Amino acid sequence: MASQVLKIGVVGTGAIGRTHIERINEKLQGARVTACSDINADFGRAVAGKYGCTFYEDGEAMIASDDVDAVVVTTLDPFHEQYVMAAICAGKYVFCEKPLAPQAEACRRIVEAEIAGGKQLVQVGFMRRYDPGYRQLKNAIQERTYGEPLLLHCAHRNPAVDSGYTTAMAVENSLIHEIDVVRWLLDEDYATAEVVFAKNTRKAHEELMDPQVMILTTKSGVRIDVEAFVNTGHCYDIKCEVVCEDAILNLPQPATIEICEDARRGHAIDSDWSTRFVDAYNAEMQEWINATKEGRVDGPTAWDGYVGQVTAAAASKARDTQTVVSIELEDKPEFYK
Ligand code: ISE
Repeated sequence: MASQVLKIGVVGTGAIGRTHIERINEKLQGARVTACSDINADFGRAVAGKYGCTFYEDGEAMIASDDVDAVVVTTLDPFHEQYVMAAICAGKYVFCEKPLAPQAEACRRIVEAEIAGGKQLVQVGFMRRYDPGYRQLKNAIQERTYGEPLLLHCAHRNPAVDSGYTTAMAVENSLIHEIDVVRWLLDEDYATAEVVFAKNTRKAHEELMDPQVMILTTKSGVRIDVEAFVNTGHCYDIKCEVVCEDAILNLPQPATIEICEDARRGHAIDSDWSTRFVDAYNAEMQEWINATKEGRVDGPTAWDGYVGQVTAAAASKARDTQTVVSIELEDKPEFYK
């Protein structure tokens, strides 16, 4: 397989699905999208026509077919479980966009199915782990170059969200990235979660409290605060400051030219997540293709997806009850060690 072109089937041809198809076909090495499927058949067929692949009305039939060696799941979140399960059933490697599934129980079912099948096949699309800046932070923390990490201050700011984005989505759709990436940076699980509100922006709506602050503590006592402000109106701004015993580490922004204009000197920053993390997405997908061809999973696992959702559920409960919620988690199964 290592020397052959990996045939990929994509279920769900919405925006992120199409971006992955273009990435795989036009930028990355060693793979090609040979098939796609979408619940909206007319739309899916048009996408298949545009990218020269075979359209399947039935996503499960596509996953089972010989047209496909490995699967990318980019459907709406509630359908992730169904297609990840179909891939496990077919014994095929599957990359599933985050979250693995909206409920922790659904993630648990995926974990159990994967263990029962006896082979790791699932990778979750937590792309921040592939961002060069987060990777630098990870190295410094792992090596304890600046002593123990004690405290992290993070922010997740979006320029705007659509009217369907509700209070709960701040944790479940946006902060799920920090839940995963901080756990990966620190290499430990969380013990408690809390979510507090700030003064509401006038740009929020009836169903949305914005900004919010999620506070997590890890089992060893590291404290993490994360601001979610999804209606800044002007920027996509991701911050991660790690306070260590001997130094303070800051996530570097991707380099942009300095512009001196109108008696101001400064750097543009991204206004959208797809451009801010484009290098991370490319690295994530290329590494997934390489690992799949070598017959292994080396990115975020189904277990990571499950732990993320258990933590998000605790944070959601904390938000809804305005209490500090303990996070109960089983030991990591041997299978994932
Ligand atoms: C979106 O779904 C993403 O995954 C982005 O990375 C995140 O920044 C944004 O807040 C989410 O809505």
